[in-house]
This record gives sequence, structure tokens and C-alpha cells, in this order.
Amino acid sequence: MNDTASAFLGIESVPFPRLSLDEFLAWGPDAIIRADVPAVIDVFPPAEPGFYRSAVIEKLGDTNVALFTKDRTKENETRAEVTKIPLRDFFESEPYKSNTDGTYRIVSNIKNQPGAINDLLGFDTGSMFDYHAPLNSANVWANYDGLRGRNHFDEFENFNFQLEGRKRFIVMPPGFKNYYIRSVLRGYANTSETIRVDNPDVKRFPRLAAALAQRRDIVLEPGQMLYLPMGWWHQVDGLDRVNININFWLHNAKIFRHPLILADSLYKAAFRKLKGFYDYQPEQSPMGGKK
Ligand SMILES: O=C(O)CCC(=O)C(=O)O
Repeated sequence: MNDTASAFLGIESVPFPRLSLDEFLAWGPDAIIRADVPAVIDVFPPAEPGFYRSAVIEKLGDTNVALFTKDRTKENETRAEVTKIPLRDFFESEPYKSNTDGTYRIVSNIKNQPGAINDLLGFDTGSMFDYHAPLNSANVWANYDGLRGRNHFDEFENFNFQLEGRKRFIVMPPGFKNYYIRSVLRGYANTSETIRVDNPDVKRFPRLAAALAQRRDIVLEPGQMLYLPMGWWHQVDGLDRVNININFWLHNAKIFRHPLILADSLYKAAFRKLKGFYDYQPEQSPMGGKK
């Protein structure tokens, strides 16, 4: 792994506060959200590889989920195509399990499967996180070790629970100029032009130095949950053969203190609607969704 960001100007990354599950439960998510600082919560002790994958297949294997397929021949130029497959197929069927280079990945809203989510995370997630509210979501993510994320931010409070495999998160505070945002005329404004922050071209992007000195860099292990406040930039890389996480994306009034994040979220919503892009809505069952 290229560790250039970790060694940047000899400046160590800022450590994450670490909370035990008891501390997290005592504080509750609202206090963590108010504190507005990325944190890691140790929810479960480390588990054997494969433990949570089996549980995910048992609880969610038959759920139809959104599969993103990226054409690797024109890397980063084509928009991923979205189709639906049963989640089980991602782990058990060709070509997904033999093309582990990031061509295929699952990102799917499963907020209509609260029973499965509770079983997997071991507590009443619905009363802890307000993911049933309109526009909030609970998502399952699955990918193989070839996934190399682009540096970007989201307009949500993010509680990201790692179930299988390790993921490296490099996160940096909200901001625009330091990250050389693309013009909205050239695409989503939440994707930085400094795509890889583990190997930054600081000559080309000199203002990135201020953000790099504020970066947090962590390998999230199965059983750990990352809290990422809205607007924080993150680059996420899968490190192990199979990666699975479940996250909660929650809207929060905090956005009104961040006019540029608000503007970006309105822009993205309009762009998705106008262009008919995948809208991160859960699969509708004929019964209107399992409760
Ligand atoms: O887990 C990942 O691969 C990406 C996570 C992410 O970008 C997010 O939670 O917003």
C-alpha cells in the first residue's frame, strides 16, 4: 500500500477518538453527531473471516440489491450501470466472484429489512438510528479487495459498520477550495479532482496540504463502526478479499450551517432526477416492504 499520505511532511495523521459500545450507548448517536468529530466505536470483538459473510447471506441473501458495474476499459469516464441481483449471487456466482478488480460492487438501500439489520448488528438499530425517516437510508455495501475509492463527501451523517474484511478510510475535514472541486458543469461537485489522497500531487494541488495535515487515517476492522460527520471527505479502499459493511445515512439540520454542502445535495438530487440515475430507494416488495 502506498503510504504517502501517512508520511506527508512528516505530519502524523490526527488520531480518531475510540469509544467502547457501552460509551457509545451511554452517549447515544445524537451526542456523537453534535460533537461533529469522526470517531470509531468498538461494537463487537474481532470475528473470524467469513463469520459475518455467512450471517449476511443467511439474513439478506435473497434480497434484491443494486449492483453497480463499471466499465474498466474506460476507467473513471463511464458512469456505472445499475442492475438488481439477489445479494447471495454477488458472493457465489460468476462473474462477480472472479472479477475482483472493482468492476462490480453492491451499494443498496435495505431500509425495508429492519429485522435482518437488527439481527446482524445485534441491537435495535431502528430506535438508535432514524433511518426510516424519508430520505434517510440503511445501506449494504459489498465489494472485493480491488475497490479503490475516489475522494468524495456526502451530505449525510454516516454511521458505517464494518462486518467483513478491512477497509482503509482516509478522511479529511469539510472544505471546497483545498480539494479542487470540479465545476458543476463537469459533473458531481462532491468528487474531488485530487482523486487519490494516499499519493497526492501537492505541486499541482498545493492547497491540499492544509487538509492533509488534518487527515484521519484508519483501517476499519470487522466489528468496528465509524462515525463520519456530513461533509467530511473520505477515500475508502477495500483491503481484504471480501468486504461487507452496513451504513446509516442520516439527514441532519446541521446542513443549514454548511450552505455549500446543502447546495451540492440539492444539485445532486436534481441531477439524479433529471438524468434518471439510480436514486438509492429500497426495493419495493409486493407487500410494500417487510417490517
Ligand atoms: O465503504 C465504502 O466502500 C464507501 C463508503 C462510503 O463512501 C460512504 O459510506 O459514504
